[in-house]
Amino acid sequence: MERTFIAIKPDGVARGLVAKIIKRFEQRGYKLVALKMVKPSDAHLREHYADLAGKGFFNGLIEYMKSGPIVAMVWAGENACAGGRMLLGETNPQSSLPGSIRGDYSLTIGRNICHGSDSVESAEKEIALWFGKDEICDWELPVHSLLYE
Ligand code: RTP
Repeated sequence: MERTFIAIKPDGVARGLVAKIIKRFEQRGYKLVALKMVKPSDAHLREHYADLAGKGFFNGLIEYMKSGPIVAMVWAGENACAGGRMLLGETNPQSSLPGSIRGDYSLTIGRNICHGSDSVESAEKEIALWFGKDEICDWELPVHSLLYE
């Protein structure tokens, strides 16, 4: 099953949106296989966002991500990366439709409350960066046969 790395950023945690965001992934049918609350180091965040290092907003992004704890998760399911990003909405909340997490709970790109892997390849890299192998829980979703043919 495909896996995706989903993070609730410091603003999402501080605004009390953790349970609401988790609920949407559970309701859709994805399986939670890892979850922890972390305050990552500067170096960790710079590695996570390495492809954005040249951008004008990069330092602000790192400071924002360091401003409080983050809830880091791995969710598994069919097409979890693209489907997870659909649940989150567009990177810029102004382009996110109501019904998506960002479209319902956020207003601006620099405070967009959540992160989701943009491809299977980035998901596997991000999962390896944020979680040790012993932190991933391999379990059977009891409703599996009700979700998949
Ligand atoms: P994310 O990694 O957080 O899921 O976001 P993304 O793939 O949808 O978008 P990406 O382009 O990788 O940007 C990462 C995060 O950087 C912040 N950002 N700020 N001020 C700006 O113009 C700007 N552009 C991007 C956002 O927090 C975005 O989620």
